[in-house]
Amino acid sequence: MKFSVKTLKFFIPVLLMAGISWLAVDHFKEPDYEWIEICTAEGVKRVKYDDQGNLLAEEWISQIPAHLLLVEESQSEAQNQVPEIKLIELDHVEVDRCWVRLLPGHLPAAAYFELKNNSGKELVLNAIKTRSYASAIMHENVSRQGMTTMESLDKISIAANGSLSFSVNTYHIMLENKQADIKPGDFISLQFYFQDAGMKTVQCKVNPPNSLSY
Ligand SMILES: [Cu+2]
Repeated sequence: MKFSVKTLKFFIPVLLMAGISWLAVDHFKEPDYEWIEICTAEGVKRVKYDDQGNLLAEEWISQIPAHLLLVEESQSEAQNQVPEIKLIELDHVEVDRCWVRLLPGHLPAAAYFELKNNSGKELVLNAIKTRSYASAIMHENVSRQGMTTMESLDKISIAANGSLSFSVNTYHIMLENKQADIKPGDFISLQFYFQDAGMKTVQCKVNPPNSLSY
């Protein structure tokens, strides 16, 4: 193959320009933000937030409020029985990597963590309280007719020497009605109550809306 000087004089600048514009486009293009699933009072949404917490896109996954899915039996049980609260701090329970996804405006936040029961007895987590939010409810991600939705739980057991992960794909604590000015980087205190056993106080890291892990 032979290139004349004239051809080279034409192609070299063209290739250089193409290379520079490709680099420029790659540098300035919008970063690809991940879809995250959020739990709201009206149902589950898929959203994209940028690093500043600006909403870029949103769509409903299911419009079924989680409180409607609370099993009837446990609902009446919850109304009739006031759980006995023991204010003993448990040292055979570990709650690690606790973080909260803070969402803008009045959207509820969600808390995630790793729970370890280091005792030889089953533990039942039956309440979570915090001064930072008026309400804290356990939710489970469930699939109904192929649709992701949330169900409220009023208790969950952790086997003897077992562990349980509250993660974006399994469970979370839905935190509603913020009682204080909270921003990413802060830590909020959560109290975990275990039936007939005691409690655990945990400091949870507040993360921005687009975060997916601790
Ligand atoms: Cu939820």
